[in-house]
Amino acid sequence: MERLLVVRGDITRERTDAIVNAANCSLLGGGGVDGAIHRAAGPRLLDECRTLGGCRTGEAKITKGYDLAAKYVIHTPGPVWHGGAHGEDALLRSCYIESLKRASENGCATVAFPSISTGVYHFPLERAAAVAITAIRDYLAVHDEIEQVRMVCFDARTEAAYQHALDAAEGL
Ligand code: AR6
Repeated sequence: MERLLVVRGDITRERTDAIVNAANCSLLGGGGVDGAIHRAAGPRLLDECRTLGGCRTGEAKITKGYDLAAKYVIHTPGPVWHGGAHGEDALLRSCYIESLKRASENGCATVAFPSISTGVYHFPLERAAAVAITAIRDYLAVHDEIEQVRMVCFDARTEAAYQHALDAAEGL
C-alpha cells in the first residue's frame, strides 16, 4: 500500500480513521472545508469544539467525528499568507506534523488532509504543496504506526500541485 497518496475528492466522504480540518483559531467553524466538515459531522461537533478553548496557528486539537465516517476530526488552524517572511512555511509544516502527532496518539492508522491554508488564507499553492508533502514524508519516515496518509484535493489545480510535489519528492 502506498503510504502517501494524492487523490481528488471531498474530504467529508473519506473513510480514514481521522480527517484533518483546515480550521481557524476559534475552532467554532467557518467556510470552505471547515464549513463542509461541520455540516457533515452534525451539531455535536461544534458542541465539542466549544469546550476546547480555541487553538493556536500551527497547533492541532482532536475531536470525535460524530456523523462522519471518520472516527476523529483533527482541527488545525493554518497560517494566513502575509508574503512569506512571517514564519508561514514553518507554521504550515507544524500544522501537518502536529496533526499527525494527534493521529498517532489516538491510534489512527489512516489520515486524510485537505490543502491547508491555500483557500481563504491565500498561501501560494505550489509552495504549500511542497511544505505539506515534505512534512508528511518526514513524519512517516519515523512513525510506522501511520499506515496511510491521503491528501484529498477538491479541484484539479490543487490535485496537480500536490501530485507534482509528491513526484518531485519521490525523485530525490
Ligand atoms: N474537501 C476537500 N477540500 C476542500 C473541501 C472539501 N469538502 N472544501 C474546500 N476544500 P479553505 P484555508 C479545499 O479556504 O485556506 C475557513 O473559513 C479548498 O478548495 O477551506 O486554510 C476556516 O474557518 C482549498 O483547496 O481553508 C478558516 O477561517 C482547501 O480546501 C479559513 O477558512 C483549503 O481552503 C481557513 O482557510
